Amino acid sequence: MFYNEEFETLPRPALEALQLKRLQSVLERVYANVPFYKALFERYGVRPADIQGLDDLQRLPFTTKQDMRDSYPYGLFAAPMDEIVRIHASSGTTGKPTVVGYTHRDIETWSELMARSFVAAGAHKGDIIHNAYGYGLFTGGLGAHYGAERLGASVIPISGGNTKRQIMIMQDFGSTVLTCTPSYSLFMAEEAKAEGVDFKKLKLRVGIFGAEPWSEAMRGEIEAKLNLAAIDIYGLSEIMGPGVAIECIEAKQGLHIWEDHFIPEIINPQTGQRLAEGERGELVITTITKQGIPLIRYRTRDITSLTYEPCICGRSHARITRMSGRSDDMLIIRGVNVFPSQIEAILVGIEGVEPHYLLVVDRIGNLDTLEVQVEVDERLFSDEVKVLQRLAKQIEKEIKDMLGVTCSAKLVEPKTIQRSEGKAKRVIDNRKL
Ligand code: DLL
Repeated sequence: MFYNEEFETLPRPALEALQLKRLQSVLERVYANVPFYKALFERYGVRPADIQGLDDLQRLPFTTKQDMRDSYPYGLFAAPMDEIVRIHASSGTTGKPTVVGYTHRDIETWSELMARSFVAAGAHKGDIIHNAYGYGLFTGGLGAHYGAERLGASVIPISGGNTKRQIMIMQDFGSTVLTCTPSYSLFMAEEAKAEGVDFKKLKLRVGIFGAEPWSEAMRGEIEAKLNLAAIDIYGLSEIMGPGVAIECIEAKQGLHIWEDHFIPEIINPQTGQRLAEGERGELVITTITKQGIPLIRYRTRDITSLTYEPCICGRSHARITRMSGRSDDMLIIRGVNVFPSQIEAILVGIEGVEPHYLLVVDRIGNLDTLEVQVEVDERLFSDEVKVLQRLAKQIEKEIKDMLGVTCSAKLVEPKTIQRSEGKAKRVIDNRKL
């Protein structure tokens, strides 16, 4: 099933011809309207007219999050303010937010790409979409909302929070599709259990989860606990919001990135060199249809790989693999690189531990330490100390064997690690680096 069959299945040569045409036009747009880009291109000695093929993209410089910060709030906008109909911002961990603006046409595009994403995930008109992504400056809530309306589904704009009420509404309103962060979906499952509500009796069929990294093992856990097909959706506010890429329910093998609107590349984050198909590195995206704030070769800092292999669903758009995390979330513990999602995948596979964890990194003397706090099953917690000690040893050993990093496992009581209604906080890094 497609939302826009013609564009979703466009044969590669036609897709690439369209990309080039759109790329050339967006370059003209930013060169003419955004002083930052004019100056940047001049510094690199390139002009929009020099870009005659898609490969020429590599001649252009990158845009970074820092460039966005330096242009706060509206410096990178390529449309006059009276054409901007919506403003979003992402909070970020430090300082000022990153601000993005949408023209009317940008909102139309976003709605279509979210509608396409819903259909790829197995949703359709007639579905009751329970949208528990936060509404507000965060793009999750409104992005999914407009897409659901465009699809013609019934959307419940519940936003995040008040979990007991969420569960009541899911039951009473007969929600068939759930949209929220993967961590929040597990929190819902836990609350439902405490309330004596059986997810298997709900009408939910599909869950569309994103906005934070999650592992394949976590998918298994969510599918079992919520009794639905869990689909990975990716996006970032700088590029648009949710719906930049999504898994198709037919394959669940990588996320199709909507290439008629975005050109993806994978680079080595250290050297900036483009990597080959299948190689893991940093995702760089060029937006080719945006008007409000088009971005040229934007460094997302998300780590993934790209494949152009045809997919069984029939979509011709390239796929990115599940994100392992952001390059800046990668922990370097005594020289070993680890992503929280790799630790998650190990924890979720161990019998007796719950999918709620927190990684605490510290530096004692000159040595990095990693403490893995994880909740254990209620039944185990009341068991003998020896059983718990054995479990802690098993966790430490598996993490050492699989990732090469030494940690200490701290088993904590059920429901003691803070739950999130949005993006989960998985790491506390106390090192002053
Ligand atoms: O999180 C947009 C979004 C909303 C995506 C709802 C999906 C669903 P930001 O707040 O700007 O936007 O955060 C973007 O979140 O660069 C990734 O690091 C991370 N991220 C988003 N989706 C995924 C995913 C929204 N499926 C940042 N897997 C991105 C891993 C993800 N990380």
